[in-house]
Amino acid sequence: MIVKSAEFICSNTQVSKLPPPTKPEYAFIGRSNVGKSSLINMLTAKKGLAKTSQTPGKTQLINHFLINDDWFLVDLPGYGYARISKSKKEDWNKFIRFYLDKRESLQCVLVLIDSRLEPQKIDLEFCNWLGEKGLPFVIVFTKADKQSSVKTDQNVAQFKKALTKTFDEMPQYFITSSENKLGRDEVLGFIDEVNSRFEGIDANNQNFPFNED
Ligand SMILES: Nc1nc2c(ncn2[C@@H]2O[C@H](COP(=O)(O)OP(=O)(O)OP(=O)(O)O)[C@@H](O)[C@H]2O)c(=O)[nH]1
Ligand SMILES: [Mg+2]
Repeated sequence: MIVKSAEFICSNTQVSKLPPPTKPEYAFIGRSNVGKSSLINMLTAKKGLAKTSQTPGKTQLINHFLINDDWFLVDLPGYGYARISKSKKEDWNKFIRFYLDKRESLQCVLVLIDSRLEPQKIDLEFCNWLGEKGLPFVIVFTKADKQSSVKTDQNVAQFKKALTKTFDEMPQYFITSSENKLGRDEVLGFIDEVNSRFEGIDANNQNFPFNED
């Protein structure tokens, strides 16, 4: 897929204020600092499109980016950021999980995993939650430029082993680097393929806008 245009549309804390769910949508999620915003910039080839930072907790809202006037990339706040209050964590949980569970135009969740780390409990639990909800997801291993491909492959194999304790098989996965564009064609190709199967959402059968309470 060629990315011809990528524009920021809106930031939200309220699911009821999101753009109408008429275009296919892909949400990027993962631990704080895993590289979600960087990956969005790498895929769209627009450096400052999504805000990135060395400090975890940069992205705080649901951010919609419209690509080729045709589909949405969604940048979400990271989970597992230790230095926020318990009540903020609960808020995060509530609103992100509500968004993921109810957003009818959401085609796939891209779960980002740091390729340098051994399987993390919080990531596995999050994947299990997606599985319980029946939400389609793929895994995107990030920051592969930071170590040898042998080390990356070891961590991928370990993650696969941990995930297949609860899943019959490992979901589709991608190994990426926002530094050297590794995995760009593969991730965009995957989205292109899912987009081609999108049949639209029946305008008469939408429960949008819906209520969060
Ligand atoms: N070397 C390298 N650094 C990366 C890569 N992806 C992200 N980073 C760095 O990791 C840090 C965090 O990146 P972000 O894209 O802001 O991470 P995020 O997941 O959006 O973080 P939050 O919004 O805080 O949840 C930044 O300093 C990035 O430059 C990568 O592929 N390779
Ligand atoms: Mg971010």
